[in-house]
Amino acid sequence: MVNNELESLEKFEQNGYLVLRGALNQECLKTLCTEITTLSSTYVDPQRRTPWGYGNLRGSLFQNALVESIPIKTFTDTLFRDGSRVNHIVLNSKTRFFGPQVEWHQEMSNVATFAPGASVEYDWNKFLQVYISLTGEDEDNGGLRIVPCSHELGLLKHHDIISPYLTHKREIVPEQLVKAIEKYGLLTPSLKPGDCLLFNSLLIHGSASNYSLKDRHSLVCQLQDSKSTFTDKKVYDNEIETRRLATLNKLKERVTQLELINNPYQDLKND
Ligand SMILES: O=C(O)CCC(=O)C(=O)O
Repeated sequence: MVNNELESLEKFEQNGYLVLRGALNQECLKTLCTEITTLSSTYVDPQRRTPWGYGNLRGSLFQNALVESIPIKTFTDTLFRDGSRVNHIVLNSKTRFFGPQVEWHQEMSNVATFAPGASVEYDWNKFLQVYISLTGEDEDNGGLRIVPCSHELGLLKHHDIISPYLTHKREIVPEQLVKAIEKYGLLTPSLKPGDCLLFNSLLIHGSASNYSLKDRHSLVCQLQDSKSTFTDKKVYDNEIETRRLATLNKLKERVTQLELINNPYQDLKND
């Protein structure tokens, strides 16, 4: 291992993240941005029909771009000595004016979905989050925000919420989030198109809505140490049912409220 690689690894281990500038070159970005225009969205905003996701893009040009990036490969070969594989690669399109926020979370809170049977305590280091900006981002257009070093805290308490897309999500409970940010601060790395943010599966992250004039497209990928496999069917089935019921119960709660209240706009009534 050469000095540079060792330094990057140390920085990553200490801070819980690392920014790789220019992980994708201009030519590659051009190809991917053209490819985006050919994709049909599988995951849309239920009210505005604006796109958000396009399914798991494994085996596509997007995956080729990820695995062929020399800066990313150099780092991942250092982190995962026995190699790694792509678990998922999704494209998040946070459209200008409307793209909504993403809840504060740690990836390991959803481990039973992406690696059923893995343990938070022993397996957190078998995963790496790879976030690649395709259009450039910062605080203004809902860029990804992180809490540096927060991986040191282990898995925090999350509660069930419903996302703006009406899907189940796990969000860090407010008291624990505030404490973590008071301790470590908050960072919104300014990423140019092609820059990549690598982060620990226990790092706190989230993002604000995009009320700017600029779309925000990013690739959200997860790599896993190639020697590990987590496919416990019982854990997976239970997780999916838990998440499905959590969504249903939250939605039902709202329906019940509306059935009991005659006028939900009472506060705005002008007597
Ligand atoms: O796109 C974002 O802002 C957040 C992505 C992310 O963290 C996730 O999908 O887990």
